Amino acid sequence: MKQKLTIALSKGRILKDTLPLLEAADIVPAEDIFSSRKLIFDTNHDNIKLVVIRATDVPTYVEHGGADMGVAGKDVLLEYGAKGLYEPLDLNIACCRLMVAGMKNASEVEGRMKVATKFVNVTKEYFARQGRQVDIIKLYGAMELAPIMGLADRIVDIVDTGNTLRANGLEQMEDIGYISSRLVVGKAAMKMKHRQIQPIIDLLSAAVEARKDSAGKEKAEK
Ligand code: PRT
Ligand code: MG
Repeated sequence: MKQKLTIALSKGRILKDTLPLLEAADIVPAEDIFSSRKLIFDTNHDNIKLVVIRATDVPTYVEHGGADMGVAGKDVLLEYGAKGLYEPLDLNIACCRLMVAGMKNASEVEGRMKVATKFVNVTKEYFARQGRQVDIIKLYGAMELAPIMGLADRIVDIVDTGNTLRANGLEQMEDIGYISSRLVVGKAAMKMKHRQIQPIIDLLSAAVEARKDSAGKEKAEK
C-alpha cells in the first residue's frame, strides 16, 4: 500500500516555477492553487497532498515531519540552518545571488560596520569567517531603504537583475553566494518512505535537466 506523502511548497515567487516541475514528475494539484485560499491541496494521486506555506516555514515543516519533503530557496535553508534535512536536488529555479550592498561610491566604514538584513545568521557567519566585526540590524523587508535612511552602512540581500539596488542608488559590493530553490526531504521521511520519494526525486531531476536543455537551445537560437 502507498503511504501518505505531503509536499510543502513555498508560496510567492518560487511557486510558479515549482508547479511545472512537479507536473513533469506527474504530480498535479486537483485545483488552481493561485485562485484558492486553501492551504492544503489534493493532487492527482490519492496519497499525495501539497501544502502551500510561507517560504521561511518550509524547512521547519520538513524537519519536524509536518511535511515529508518540500521546496525552498537556498537563502532560506542557509538561514534556517537545518540539520534534519536532506537536500537531494538543485531545482535551478528562482536563481539569484546573496550580496553585500551599500550606497554607490560609499566610503570604507571605519570601526564597526552596521549591516541591515533579514538573513541574520548567514550574515553573522559570513563576516565572522573573515574576522570582521559587524553589528547586525534585523529587518523584515525593504533592506534597500536602510543605508538611504542612515540606519545601516551596508545591507545583505538577494540580488537578481540588480535593478532594485540601482533604482535606489545602491550597488553590489561583495558576492556571498549563489542561491536557487532546492528540494528538501526530511530525514525520517527519507528513511520511512524512501521507495515513494526516490522515484519523485528522479523524475524531478529529469525535469530539471530537460528544462536546462531547452533553455540552452533557446539561447543558441537567439
Ligand atoms: O515576501 P515574503 O516575506 O512573504 O517571503 P519571501 O520574500 O521569502 O518570498 P518571495 O516569494 O519574495 O521569495 C522567495 C524566494 O525567491 C527567496 O527566498 C529567494 O530564494 C528567491 N528569489 C529569487 C528572490 C529573488 N530572486 C529576488 N529578486 N527573492 C527576493 N528577491 C527580491 C530581493 O529581496 C530584492 O528586493 O527582489 C529584489 C531584487 O531583485 P532585482 O531583480 O531588482 O535585483
Ligand atoms: Mg518577498
